[in-house]
Amino acid sequence: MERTLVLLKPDAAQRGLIGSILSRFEAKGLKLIGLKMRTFPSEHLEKHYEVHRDRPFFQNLVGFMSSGPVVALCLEGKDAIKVVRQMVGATNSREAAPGTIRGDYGMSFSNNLVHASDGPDTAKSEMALWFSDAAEISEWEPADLGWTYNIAEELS
Ligand code: 3AN
Repeated sequence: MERTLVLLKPDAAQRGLIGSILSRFEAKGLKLIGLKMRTFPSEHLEKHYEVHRDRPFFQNLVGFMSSGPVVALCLEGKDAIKVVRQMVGATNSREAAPGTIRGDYGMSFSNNLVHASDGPDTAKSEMALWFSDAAEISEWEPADLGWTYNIAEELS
């Protein structure tokens, strides 16, 4: 099982899309193990986007992400990082494939609704940043696990 960090960005909140986006991850069969909503300070967003610090769009990006509430999710599932990235779609929402979250709900490159960890190392460091307190992660077993997966073939 893998864990991945997902952020529903301030444009998702402003446009009333938090529930619609969250329900896609639930319906897919990803397990929600962490969830919180807050307007995070720019210092926190600067850490999250540290890799982009020298890029020209960095200040705009941090300003946008700290302009309103962000919903941080931790999702768990088999190959969760790749599965979630595929569901999110291409960075530019105008080019994201129909059926993806950005492709279905977005028209912008910058206001692209969702962030998702792009690999195992990033997922680990982002989880540590956004869910640094282990008490914020819920360990639980969904009642339908044996129907979401073929346990003998896929989870043993
Ligand atoms: P993704 O979120 O698809 O993984 P990243 O991690 O490459 O994309 O970029 C993080 C965020 O930075 C993007 N979601 C986008 O809002 C912004 N961004 C990335 N590249 C550019 C760019 N060339 N111009 C403006 N904003 C950008």
